[in-house]
Amino acid sequence: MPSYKGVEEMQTRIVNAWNEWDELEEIVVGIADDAYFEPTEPGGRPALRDKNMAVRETFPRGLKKQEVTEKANEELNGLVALLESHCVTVRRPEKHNFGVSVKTPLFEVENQYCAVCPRDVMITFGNEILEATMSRRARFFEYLPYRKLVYEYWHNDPHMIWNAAPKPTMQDAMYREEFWEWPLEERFKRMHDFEFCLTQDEVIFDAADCSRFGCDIFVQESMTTNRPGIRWLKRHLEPRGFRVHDVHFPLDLFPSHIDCTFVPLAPGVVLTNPERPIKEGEEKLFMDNDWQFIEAPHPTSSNDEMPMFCQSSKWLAMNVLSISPKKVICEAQEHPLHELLDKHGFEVYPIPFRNVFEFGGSLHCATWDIRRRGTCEDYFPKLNYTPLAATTNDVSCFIM
Ligand code: DAV
Repeated sequence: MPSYKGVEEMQTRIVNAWNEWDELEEIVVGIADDAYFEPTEPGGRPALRDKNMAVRETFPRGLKKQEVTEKANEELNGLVALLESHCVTVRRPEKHNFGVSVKTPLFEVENQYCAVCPRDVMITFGNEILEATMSRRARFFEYLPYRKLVYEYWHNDPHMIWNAAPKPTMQDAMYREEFWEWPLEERFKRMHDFEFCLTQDEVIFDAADCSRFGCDIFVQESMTTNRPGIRWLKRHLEPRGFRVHDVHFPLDLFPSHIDCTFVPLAPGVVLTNPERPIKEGEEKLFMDNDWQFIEAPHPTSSNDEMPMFCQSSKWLAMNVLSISPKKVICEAQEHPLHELLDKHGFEVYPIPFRNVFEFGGSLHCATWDIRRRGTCEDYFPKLNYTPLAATTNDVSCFIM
């Protein structure tokens, strides 16, 4: 294994996060200011939760109500305070006018969304910050609220590598709009095709479809990440010593973002979703390397009980944020999950976060970790796989 420079050099690094669980030192927490409702577009059709209401009323448009935004900000600030009490440095995105409509040569959309969920847009792979392509028009420019921070990291950390994945056209032909019309039986019939609202013609991924396990990165095929998107990540990351694996959860008929489905908590431990088992065969890599799957308990709210404008499922319950391999921040109401994690030896820090749900996610979604203590490790030592084009002198995974 190539050697990496000593502990001293590691201590000068600002951008350094290789997995989802190492001891957290610096993180970005989203902000709800000036949030807009997500518009209807080929990549997304927001709908009201209450089916009866949905018959009479359409999904709202425009700026979200100030008191709703304020409530979300209170909970986001609560997360900031909790993180700071654990000596974590917390950074926030810049203000951005999400009310500006977007017009490119190839598409137009009436407004943008918000900066509550940096996880969807930005990802740290070791010493690299990568901006995702994104998959929806309203989120095309969502990297902008984070750019000032990225520049700061880039100026202050000479080892930091900054990349932005190629922007897709987001033209009509990039989407398969009939996806939204398929009846449920049709979706079940097609569940092993892994074809959703994106076609396979362009490179498309949201950052939140990736989950980091040291040298191994798992990427879910979804409504927000297609096969070329995963191939692009593979070619981008594997020459640096990572191994990129695609994963699938066939029973999730509307998959978007892996962090409500398959959530690693510590070396050897993944929190799994009992309604969305991993595709048969894909569990083998984990079992062969002595990983344990812990099934999440059923969330305390049903899908129908989720906030009216929330577009995520009840499984936001398992969208937890690890601040160390032993400490997990969870949503306050999810007592069965707290008990389960406690039983498995985790310290649970519950905080209220439900007012953030309609802004795109819960605790993991609303954050983007910049630095976690630790280096790149191989948690799948029995995996017999040579990364694409990896050579012995190009394995920055081990910090050359
Ligand atoms: O299960 O609804 C939501 C992820 C939000 N970023 C789900 C996934």
